[in-house]
Amino acid sequence: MSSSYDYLFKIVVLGEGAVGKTAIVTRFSHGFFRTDYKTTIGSQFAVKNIELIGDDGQNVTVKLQIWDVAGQSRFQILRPMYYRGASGGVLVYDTTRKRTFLVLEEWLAELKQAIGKDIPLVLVANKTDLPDRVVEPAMGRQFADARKMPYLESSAKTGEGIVDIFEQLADVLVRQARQKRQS
Ligand code: G3D
Ligand code: MG
Repeated sequence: MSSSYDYLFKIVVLGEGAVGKTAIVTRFSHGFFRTDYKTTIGSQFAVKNIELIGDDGQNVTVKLQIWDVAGQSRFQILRPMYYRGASGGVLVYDTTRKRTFLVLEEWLAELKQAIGKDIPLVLVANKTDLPDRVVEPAMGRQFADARKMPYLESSAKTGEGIVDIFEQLADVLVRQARQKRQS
């Protein structure tokens, strides 16, 4: 297996505690779901290569360094350090807890303040396998549309929608990088 790649991007995963950030990253990078995650302390990252097809029809290998940032407020002081150098972000909420949706704007503000510019993001409505959903798809979609980000639904438990999150983000990042190169 080759370890070469065409692009390397740092991605940060953010959102309230227990929305499923660690579960999403684990599911994507290792392909399994565990229910005994220790609360993320500070931060940790996973590395995974994905293959995309570029506009020119050629394969593009993208190496993603995915930072799983601790969501608890006691880690707030540390988080800006982990955001630095991020090319893109995954903003996650839990469809069964309204509060996690209502605070999304605060996460965006924290990220923007730390890195001083807008970066491509995707909004992820997680835990869609659970029956007690309270945040309807229309609400998530509206939030995402207003901020020009893709809206995706996922379940780290079943695996549904997980690969999509990272493929869509990588695709946007590759396009952006190619445009910059040309200009
Ligand atoms: P965090 O990293 O955002 O803090 P975790 O969140 O990944 O630690 O997940 C918090 C809890 O939600 C965990 O449950 C985890 O198993 C569960 N979870 C994460 N994603 C999903 C999902 O898509 N569906 C369901 N049903 N549960 C999910 P525990 O009980 O281990 O604390
Ligand atoms: Mg975690």
